[in-house]
Amino acid sequence: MWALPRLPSLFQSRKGEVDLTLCHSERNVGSQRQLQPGSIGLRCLRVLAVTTFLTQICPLRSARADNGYDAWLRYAPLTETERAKYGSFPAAVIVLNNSALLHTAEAEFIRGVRGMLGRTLRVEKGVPQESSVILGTSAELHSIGSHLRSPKNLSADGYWLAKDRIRRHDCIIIAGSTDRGTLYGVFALLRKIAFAEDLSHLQEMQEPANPVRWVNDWDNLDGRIERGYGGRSIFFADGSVRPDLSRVSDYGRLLASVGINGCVVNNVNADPRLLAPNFLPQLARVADAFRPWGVRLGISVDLSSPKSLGGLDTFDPLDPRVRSWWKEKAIEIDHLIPDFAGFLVKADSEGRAGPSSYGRTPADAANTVARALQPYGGMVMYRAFVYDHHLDWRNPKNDRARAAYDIFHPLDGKFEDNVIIQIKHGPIDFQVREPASPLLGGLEKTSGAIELQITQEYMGQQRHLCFLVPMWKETLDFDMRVGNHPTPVKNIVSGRVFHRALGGFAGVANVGLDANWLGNPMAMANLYGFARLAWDPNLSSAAIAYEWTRLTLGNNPEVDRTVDAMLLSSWPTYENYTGPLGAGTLTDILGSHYGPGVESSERNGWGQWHRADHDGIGMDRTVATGTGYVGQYSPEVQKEFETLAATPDSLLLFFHHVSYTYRLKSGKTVIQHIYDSHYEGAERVHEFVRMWESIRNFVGDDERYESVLARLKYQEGRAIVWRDAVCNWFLRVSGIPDAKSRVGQYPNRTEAESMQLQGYEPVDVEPSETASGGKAVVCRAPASNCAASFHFSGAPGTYQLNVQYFDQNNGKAKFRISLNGRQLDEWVADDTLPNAKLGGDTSTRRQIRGVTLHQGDEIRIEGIPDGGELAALDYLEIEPVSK
Ligand code: GCV
Repeated sequence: MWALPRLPSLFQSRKGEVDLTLCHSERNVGSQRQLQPGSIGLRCLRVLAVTTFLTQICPLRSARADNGYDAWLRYAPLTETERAKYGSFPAAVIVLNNSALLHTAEAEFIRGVRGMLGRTLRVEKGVPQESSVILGTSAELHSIGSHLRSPKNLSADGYWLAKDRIRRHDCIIIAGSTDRGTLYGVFALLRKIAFAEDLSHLQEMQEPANPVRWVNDWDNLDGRIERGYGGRSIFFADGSVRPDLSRVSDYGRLLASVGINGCVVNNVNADPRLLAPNFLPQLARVADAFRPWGVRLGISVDLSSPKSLGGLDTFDPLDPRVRSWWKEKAIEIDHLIPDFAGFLVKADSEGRAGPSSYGRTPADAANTVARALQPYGGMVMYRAFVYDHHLDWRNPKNDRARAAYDIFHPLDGKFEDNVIIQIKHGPIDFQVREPASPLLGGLEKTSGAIELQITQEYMGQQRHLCFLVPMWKETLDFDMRVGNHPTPVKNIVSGRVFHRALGGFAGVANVGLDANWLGNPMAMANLYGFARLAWDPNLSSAAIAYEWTRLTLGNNPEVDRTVDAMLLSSWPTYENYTGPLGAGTLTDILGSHYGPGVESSERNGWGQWHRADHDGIGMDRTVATGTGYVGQYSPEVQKEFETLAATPDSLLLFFHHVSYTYRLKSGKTVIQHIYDSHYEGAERVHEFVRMWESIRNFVGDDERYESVLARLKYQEGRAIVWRDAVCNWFLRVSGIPDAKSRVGQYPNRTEAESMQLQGYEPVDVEPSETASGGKAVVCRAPASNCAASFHFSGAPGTYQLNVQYFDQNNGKAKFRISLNGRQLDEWVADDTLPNAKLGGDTSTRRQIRGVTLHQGDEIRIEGIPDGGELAALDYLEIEPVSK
């Protein structure tokens, strides 16, 4: 009988024994709860099967299933030792005004304290009559004590946390410059409690570095999300705003907890219907759901709306009728959404309508819309992602990377004050490594924001662990050397360098209806990290990883150490097995942007070229001999990239075309680096699995533990798919063998097409490097049940069996593997990978650990196709288990 793989139950470990995790985590609860003879812990062990007993008598941290919904806002109970630090914590909370935001702040504070300290605070009014927590704006503090003053005037959204005596009572003050600042202060204090920090000398002031801290969600009105990997839209379904917006409100809470103050809710490839008179009231409901959390609503607009929706015969931004149309629209919106944040615009890009249709500039378009919003405080975020995707690839001087600077730099100073140019962090498109976009240093009289992508479009689509904060930090710290002065990108976008009132961060989040928002609990570290950097770009990657891990997985030092190490090395690891040396993510750029597809970048107009051929690889972007892109940077930065000698290895192929035998600063040749880095990357993912398994007993939640483990094991197999596809492609094209004799040589593999086949037939896979030996076997009608078998001829011993198969998304094929007729494993290929074809997107690995084999044993793999999915097999690898 076929059965879906089941997660072990809460009370059963993988070995089928009683799971000690539950009582192990009891040690977290406090020293008096060590497993002593006769202790509650041991008594628990005896009756583990009784759920009610466990939940009622043993209030264990880990007994609470965690599906990731609460993300970093779990407010999990502190241990007794940790709680002891809060013995004198106030029992009352006083709120100094009646605004909706402060009600939110009050309720959140009570919720957090109840969760972590197990106490329910009383709500009081007026001056404190006992030790209390005071919530209000700094201006309101005077009403309860004239001496209460924050150390300096706080800027917008800033807050002050302090311990002070008011009327002889010890009080904790949470005072914002505004109500929103107070709410941020509440979340900050709750974080401190979650970290079990000592509050006896509390004195801290925080101000956001950036006025604009927005997320963008690329949701379509039908509920699909462009480049979203966490389920369908929380905002829209079937062409309307969803009736139930409770998820939106919870999203607002998550965003507010880390200081995000705006959210654009629809795809930048915008649907004009959003601006229709009958749609705007629906959007007002979304704004209502966000408002208690201080998150302002923004929307993406299609610049052709005056024509496509408004019935005009033009959308020329300089036409007076078009200007009036936008003005009327702004009035309509303001009427319904008085705190409307503004419009996000993608125009003249990837087929979107734009001002170029009328020979107008982006400044003409942005200003028309911005003037309409000006009276109501709205902004226009105009994206610099404007480029021609029909570039002639034969012309070596053509270069998509030049586009943003070439188009926007000449317009500097021509934009209204409420226009912000939203600039992707690199000049191409969220590749695994790019230099900072030169446009970030190229606008001195125009406000700018950096666009970062939280959703992992090119970074493994949430199926791979890839913590992006270290990558973002490289861009934020990139010194543009404007005017020969230190001008890191972070200080340009904040407005500090060029004294701009506006500026900041926009992050493409794309959360969805999946319980854990992004489809993988670990991916939430990127949403958290984005927001923390938007607040303070000087925070280190390690500090952010540490915060996130503790808030999400608890204060266990072993967990922190292990998870932080995994997070912090995950981006370089991903880079190693996907696209090293600045070549870009070597993925299928014409399709899913997911699996390997080295050649897909070439010979088309999209301009994501790496120019790899028989002789060498890389884009020559120098001024001397290349596209001239390097000339878009300041003279000092040009010196870093114009010559081969100065360019760092990590970006070599972004700036230069070199032969495969070119020697890097590391001493390796380019080709050997490509081979080695892919092997190192895949090996590191293997370690990630072991690292996660090592903290199993401390993570303390089976559901979350298992879901992360499943993802990591999947990634382990995928890193090998990437490694083999990329290395084999370069071996074939360069003709240079791997000095370590690994590429193209797989002694432990048996190709499916060379096994004894019953019903299965061999097929070619395209591109050929995405299947071992370029071939697979498929089970096609009239066969409805196929098998591939062979006899083991290696040395007797214990092995891991790796079955490489294809998990197409157009069916749920079933597989079973047996040894001498005894079933070892069975599974259903029911993943929803982004392809229905055999190839780099769908190649997947199933591991069966600890199998004892003897010479002559028969190994048989059976497959039952389903729908369009043909139970395709690539190979079986019999891997000796290292001692
Ligand atoms: C919303 C890339 C993505 C597109 C995205 C575009 C953009 O090209 O693949 O899905 O479109 O960037 O940022 O506008």
